[in-house]
Amino acid sequence: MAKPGKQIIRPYGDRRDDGMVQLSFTLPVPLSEKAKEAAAQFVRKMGFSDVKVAASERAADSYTFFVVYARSGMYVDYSEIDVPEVVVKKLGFDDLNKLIEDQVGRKVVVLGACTGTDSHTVGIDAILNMKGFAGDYGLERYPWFEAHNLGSQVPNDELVRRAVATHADAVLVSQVVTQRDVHKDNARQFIEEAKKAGLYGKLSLLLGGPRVDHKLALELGFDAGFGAGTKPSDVANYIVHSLLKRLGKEPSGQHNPGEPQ
Ligand code: B12
Repeated sequence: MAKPGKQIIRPYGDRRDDGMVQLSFTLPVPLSEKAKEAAAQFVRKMGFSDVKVAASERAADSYTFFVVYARSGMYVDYSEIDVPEVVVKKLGFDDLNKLIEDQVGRKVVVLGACTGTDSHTVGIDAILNMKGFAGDYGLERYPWFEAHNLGSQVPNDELVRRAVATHADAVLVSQVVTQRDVHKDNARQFIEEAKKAGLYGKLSLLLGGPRVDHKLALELGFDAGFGAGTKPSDVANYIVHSLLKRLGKEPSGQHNPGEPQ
């Protein structure tokens, strides 16, 4: 019986609280009945029961990709989870542009780059380019944003130099490669450069990438972090919100009741 205040949750598969989950992984063996049994055993060894190999496909020579359906006895207490989140009530494209026009009275300048040795530009392009991502316009499309996409492998000192030269309101750093935590080292180095140039605290610094979340970005010294599936409008709203906050013009009612400020 759960104690008062607790909120115990378990995965929902076929019915509530049945603990059913779907796992996917690859084993370095060719597809066969023996390979399927190996996949099932692997999942049982992780503590799951009612194991069912739902799909198995050749991934490459001597590699098989599996999808396994299985039951977990685990649960979490949702009431104990405390994670920082970027929460801003979102305005639509026209309303956000109008807010900038009325409250800032000039274009919001944004610089973005994929930094260090990282050459994965698709993520930062999705946020900045005209076309955008998942049916959501990129920042270049907003008439009240001036967005500069510096592309890939931009050195941190160069990005900071450009931010100073353009009087940027926000700098967007994209990090996709995370091997040996290179994204963290690179992000920390960017923050050091921003501090050296006297930029730190004067503009919004955003970190993004598939393995980035808001908590990690805060730990690394950024103002906000954005992960997989981020839409350009999430980023546009955050930037305007934090700029208005810095200008002492944050409109009231920007947070939903109960959300962190
Ligand atoms: C396309 C791709 C490439 C292309 C990149 C082309 C290009 N111009 O970008 C090429 C072929 C060049 C490439 C090269 C390499 N790649 Co590659 N690549 C990929 C792949 C298949 C897709 C990445 C992608 O485009 N995702 C789509 C975008 C839209 O998603 P996203 O980046 O997550 O961006 C979203 C959010 O994260 C967020 N976001 C991202 N950045 C930012 C920034 C800000 C400020 C904000 C607000 C939001 C934000 O918004 C975006 C929209 O929602 C992935 C595997 C995969 N399926 O993800 C591997 C992958 C990223 N690559 C990988 C690797 C290892 C490499 C290489 C090192 C391979 C090699 N040995 O040469 C090289 C690296 C070269 C280098 N110096 O960086 C690994 C990285 C592993 C790791 N965790 O470190 C992956 C995961 C593949 C794998 N499973 O091994 N790659």
